[in-house]
Amino acid sequence: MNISRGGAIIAVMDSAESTRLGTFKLEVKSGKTYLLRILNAAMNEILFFAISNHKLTVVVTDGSYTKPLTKDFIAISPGQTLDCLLKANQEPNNLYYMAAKAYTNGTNVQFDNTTTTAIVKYEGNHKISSPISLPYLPSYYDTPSVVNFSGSLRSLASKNHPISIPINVKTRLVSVVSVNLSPCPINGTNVTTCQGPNGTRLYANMSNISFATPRYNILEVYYYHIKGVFETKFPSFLPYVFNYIDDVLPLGLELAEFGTQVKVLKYNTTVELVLQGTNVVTGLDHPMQLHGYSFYVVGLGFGNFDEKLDPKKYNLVDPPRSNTVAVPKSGLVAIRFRADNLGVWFMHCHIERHLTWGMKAVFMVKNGRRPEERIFSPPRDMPPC
Ligand SMILES: [Cu+2]
Repeated sequence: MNISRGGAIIAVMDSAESTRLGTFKLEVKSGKTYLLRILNAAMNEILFFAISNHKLTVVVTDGSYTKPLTKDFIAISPGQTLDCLLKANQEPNNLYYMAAKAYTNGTNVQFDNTTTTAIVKYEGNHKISSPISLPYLPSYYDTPSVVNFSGSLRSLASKNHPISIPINVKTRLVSVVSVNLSPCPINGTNVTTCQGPNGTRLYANMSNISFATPRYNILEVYYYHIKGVFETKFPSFLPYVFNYIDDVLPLGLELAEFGTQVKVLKYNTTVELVLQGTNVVTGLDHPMQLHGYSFYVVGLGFGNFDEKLDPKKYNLVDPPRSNTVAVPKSGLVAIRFRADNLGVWFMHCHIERHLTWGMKAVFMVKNGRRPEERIFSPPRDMPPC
């Protein structure tokens, strides 16, 4: 755990890195309240985080105010930020652990099961040399705790901080997020070296398309109208409909297509994107991040998406506003945003291995009609690809 002073920015990372940097002590005065800006800098795990004998009050998600949400622990995704108030309401002279550990739920998926710690040190004459106890953190596999926490977040949505949720959706998109497999390339000795099931190679996809990263910068290619680098066939709806969350799925679903497909959006269109988790290969949470935008998380839950019933349950009053949201194992999220930021934007799972395996897509927001609705030309000193 690394904590930079001046605003108490807490970057929670794995314990090996924390050990290298040494154990940090956050010094506090009894009776004061502190704002902790917490980000998950781990590569492959959602993390639980808590401080013993203290509660945390979430007030901001990814830079947008929330209604205060007071909890014994938080769950935070890679790439996500949560600002929390910490009331230093214990007696002086004491030490308390703050701690983080992984949440994971993939079958046969290895993870770092160590606990990383730092210390909250109250001002005073310390008679004890180490903190009293570790805070309670849920089990590694406690999916309901993660979903309950994320599902309790609400935008502040006050008179002074109004929100603007797209109500009339013009562009509806539904995408699955899955892990998938491909035969392992055979090396010179005919021995496979891939680590997927039965010697296969692991990939991941959105909408059954494992994203093939092109050699060229897509924004530049788009700007200069260069052909042949990407296609615009990213599907709006699911290519195959099946029971996504079944424990036993038909063979063949684990094979995805490969391609550089982008989704073109009209400038200023209102978008609803449903991200459906699947148990293809293995069901996992997928913290999905969209660049260039903050979106409203209007729906979050378990099950298969039901286009008639689920929209009736959406929160269109005070949904949290974020740029990263975890699609729960055996569940789904629905997000909405207005496509008012021109250009080419990446969406991807923030679990680094899923990102590198292809769980990513590109949104291309076209120019509008007015001059101010056109993207700027690249800077003259921009290095060539
Ligand atoms: Cu993922």
